[in-house]
Amino acid sequence: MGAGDGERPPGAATPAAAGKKAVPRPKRGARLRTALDSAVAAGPPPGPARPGFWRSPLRGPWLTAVFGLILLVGITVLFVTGLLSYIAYNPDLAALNDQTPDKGWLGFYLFAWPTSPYWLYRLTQGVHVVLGIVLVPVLLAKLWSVIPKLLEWPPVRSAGHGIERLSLLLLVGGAGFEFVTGILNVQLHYIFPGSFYTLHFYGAWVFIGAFVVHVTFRLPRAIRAVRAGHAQPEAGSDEAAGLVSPRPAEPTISRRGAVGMVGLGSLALLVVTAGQSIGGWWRQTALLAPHGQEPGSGPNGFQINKTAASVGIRASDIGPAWRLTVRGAGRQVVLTREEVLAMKQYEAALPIACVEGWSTPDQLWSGVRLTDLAALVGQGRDTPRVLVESVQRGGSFSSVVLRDNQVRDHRSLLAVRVNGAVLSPDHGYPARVIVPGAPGVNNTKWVTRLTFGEPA
Ligand SMILES: Nc1nc2c(c(=O)[nH]1)N[C@H]1C(S)=C(S)[C@@H](COP(=O)(O)O)O[C@H]1N2
Ligand SMILES: [Mo]
Repeated sequence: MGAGDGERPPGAATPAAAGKKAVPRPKRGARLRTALDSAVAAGPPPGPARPGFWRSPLRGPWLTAVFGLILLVGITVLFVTGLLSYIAYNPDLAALNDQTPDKGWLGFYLFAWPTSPYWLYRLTQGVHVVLGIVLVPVLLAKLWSVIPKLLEWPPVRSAGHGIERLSLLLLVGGAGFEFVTGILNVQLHYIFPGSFYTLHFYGAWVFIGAFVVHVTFRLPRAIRAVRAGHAQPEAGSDEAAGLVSPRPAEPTISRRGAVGMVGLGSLALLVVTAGQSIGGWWRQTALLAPHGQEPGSGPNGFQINKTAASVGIRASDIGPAWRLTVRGAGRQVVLTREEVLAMKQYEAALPIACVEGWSTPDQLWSGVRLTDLAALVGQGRDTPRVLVESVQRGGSFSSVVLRDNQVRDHRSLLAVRVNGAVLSPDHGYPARVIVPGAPGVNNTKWVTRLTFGEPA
């Protein structure tokens, strides 16, 4: 730190000038203000709060604006795809689809998730997760570029400034929270059982609130900074916005070079994660993505989310004693596996697309149409929603409610075979649901009961 760092701002009172005469004790508010004034006058304490502490010649409005504008676009896409992911869960259908307590009016925008295009969720969620990972270097670079501002002295100058600082705290804290919870979830397979979804969902709204405030106030300045080109404004000037070091060190890389380096970091992350969303052979390139259970080879050799053993499925649950119960409109039909196989079988080429961002290429499923099962209990053309239950005892994904438009789609099957082979126990033997366009979590495995018209 240089000797000049602790200099008093001009006009700061010297201690001697204050309170020689015995004046009445000032009121509390006034006392606080005096304390604040003298703290300001004393200047920042030695360390990172001093402007001269941060010496990188790269910091400045241009660099911050470039990272900021990339994040503006990226985070907007993250937010929209995140909201879409929430819609795809069908949270307004049934309490068991949605573990968000009291989501209340935050569900205002929900609509019936479509079944076409059948790869819709694969795309939106793949983008959400891959982009979230790829933006990490940009987020870190942006934070690095504004450190002197975040630590500015005094921390709070006035009520208005205080509100601005609070919104920054929500912005930085919210960004950290959303990125960390999201990445931990995809890397570690649901380490927050049940609660990740809730945390990430509420966190997103808090964060986006602060984000909108921040963008509203900073966007014009960011655009100006980019337009002005990357010549550095003078430290302390208005355009410098408190970002330019008053005593910059010798540069070791250009500002464009720094942007390029961050870009390379993002590109590297893209290369080692995108493969999980493409699936198939490309999965091997997803070094950073969780490889999860080894799917093996053959017709059932594609990614498995939870194995039968990991969720406590017993051999007896899915053995010869297994039955499919179909209920609806006061009627009930119980089928053996042979009886299900004796019904007309249909094929559909559909992917599994998990909320964690991984997905498989299309797999060729075959089985019974959900509409045909509905017809068994007298449901006609206006087949209603269905409650799907598995033999799994409890757990978040053991049952789901599907919407009427999902039930009516002819590609929606209770699948018994995949890629020409009988379903493996890990992929849901004897029968599992597969629905076009839906998140993997809605494709319940080890199904044992379908209840049509169930409000749940
Ligand atoms: N009964 C049951 N069905 C389930 C699950 C589960 O844990 N239990 N996991 C779901 C999730 S999150 C996904 S992504 C898909 C994965 O299907 P797969 O393992 O056949 O690829 O199954 C879904 N069906
Ligand atoms: Mo999933």
